[in-house]
Amino acid sequence: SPQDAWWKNATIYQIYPASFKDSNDDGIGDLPGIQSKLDYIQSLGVDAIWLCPMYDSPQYDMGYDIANYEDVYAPYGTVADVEALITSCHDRGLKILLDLVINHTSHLHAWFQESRSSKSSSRRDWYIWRPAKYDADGKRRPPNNWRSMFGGSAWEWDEETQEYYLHLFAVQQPDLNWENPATRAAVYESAMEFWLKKGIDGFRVDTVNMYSKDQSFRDAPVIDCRLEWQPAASLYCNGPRIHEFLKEMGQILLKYNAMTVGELPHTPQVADVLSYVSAQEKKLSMVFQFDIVDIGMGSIRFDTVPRNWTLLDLRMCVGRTQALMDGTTDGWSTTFLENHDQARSISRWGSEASPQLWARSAKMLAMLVASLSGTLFLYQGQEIGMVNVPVEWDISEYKDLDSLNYYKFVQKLTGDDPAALAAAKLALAHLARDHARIPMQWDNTPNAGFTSAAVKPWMRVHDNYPDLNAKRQALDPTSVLSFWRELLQVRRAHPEVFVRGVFTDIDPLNESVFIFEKAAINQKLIVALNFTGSKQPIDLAAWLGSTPYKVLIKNHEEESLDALQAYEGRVYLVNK
Ligand code: TEU
Ligand code: CA
Repeated sequence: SPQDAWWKNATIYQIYPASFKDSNDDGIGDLPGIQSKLDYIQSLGVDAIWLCPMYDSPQYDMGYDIANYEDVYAPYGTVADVEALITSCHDRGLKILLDLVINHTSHLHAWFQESRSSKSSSRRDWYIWRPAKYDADGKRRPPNNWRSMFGGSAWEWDEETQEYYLHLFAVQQPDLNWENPATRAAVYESAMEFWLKKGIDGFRVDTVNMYSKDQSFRDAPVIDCRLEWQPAASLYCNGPRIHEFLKEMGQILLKYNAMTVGELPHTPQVADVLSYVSAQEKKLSMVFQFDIVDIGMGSIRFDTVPRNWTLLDLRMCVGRTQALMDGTTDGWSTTFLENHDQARSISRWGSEASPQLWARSAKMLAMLVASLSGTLFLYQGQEIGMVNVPVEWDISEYKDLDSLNYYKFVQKLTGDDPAALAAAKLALAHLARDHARIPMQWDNTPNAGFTSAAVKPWMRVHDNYPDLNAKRQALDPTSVLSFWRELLQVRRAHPEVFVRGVFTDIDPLNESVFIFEKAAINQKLIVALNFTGSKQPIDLAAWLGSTPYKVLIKNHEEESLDALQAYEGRVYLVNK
């Protein structure tokens, strides 16, 4: 039953193939590279890995643009390499998840090539084609005003067949038409069953709430008058038939007893989230809610300045996402701070002011994410406290199309105004997806041991690798890496409070220290985390009460009940 499903207590380690480990010195990570690091992964104490897309792709969006679901991107390896990885994981008792990207394909997928070949193609309506609109002076316009996630109109004109196709993401990522049952059947067979038959344990499901579009394709309200095209996620997320589609997809997953974690942006209401993950609905096992990672973003991601959040924002979002697991619902969710789409959590919520504060805030954030209920996700490099690329790096070091499109947009909008460009670069240095995508820092040899010295890696290696690397931290019992290993053991030893405990924010107006409770029947956790760079007074004795308690893990030696040092954090186990 889902009650004792393996995935509830699990910690899942996310791997970004391009940047994990290069085995053949072409500067790009690959499947044999991942294979060679399974000892390391297992030594962390995780239960499963999730591989970001390793499929055949022209890589406009790092493999989220898939040209063939049943083949592997050649620089990463072969289908046989994936099979070997599945076997090696299973031999070690690790589960393995693949990324399922089925809102769109690459424009080079055979399905789209056929679809665009003519209006009478048998696959024409596998994608979303609409005629042009014309304004009063006869100018051709797209069917509506939607902005694509990566900027510009969400519609692309096709000269050949004189119609527009929809792409919620890049031009090279045409949206599949889920209204067509034949398309859905092909997706299930090619993208899902092909790999399920090879024994994978489940999927991380990309953009899981975007498959059903309201067929009226009405305009989005104008929320940002600088923009010709308007953010429209509220219109295309959680569409009219989405639950019908996911229920249908759920039938396939059930056949293989596969787990799923769906990516659920733009869904702040707990009741709406529950409709995706309620156990009795048999749709998804769990979801990634975006409340926390979206804090401080404008209507477009890079309308942001560094540290434009308050602890009150953070605790409100934590409370909202934890509410799903308050013991009254049959739903399940996740706890995470990082993934391949997010800046590094220390740079965002912690401190890089000194090596000491870096380490302490890394451990404090680890205590936060690992003390929350749900399935825990850990992103490569997070376990060693990797940080954002330096602000000084040139814009040419950024490779993500989302970053580069934004920079070009500002260039065009302002006519290369230096102040605007400086602000844009600062925004990228703060929130770009590139920060998560630089090579993993393995050791202190040139290129951080990601690839050999003579090779130019596909993204620049962070300058801090001689100090900040996995090898050095593995030898140091006080390192961030050693802390994560200990923390995962502690979490595993007390699942009733860590994984399933009911979250209560017990000091909701505190703007400096995040104190919360995680309650089970006989025990509870009291977690106290200082989110500031200075000493903060607290009254822990009052929160801990008079029953026996002990500290399970902490990131600082002294243990005063009256104050927390900068970024100090503690997790107490209290008898009730
Ligand atoms: O992301 C979808 C998504 O909603 C966002 O996190 C998106 O990356 C962000 O808003 C852009 O600024 C998923 C994948 O995780 C992402 O890497 C892909 O680019 C995207 O889908 C398209 O497949
Ligand atoms: Ca390689």
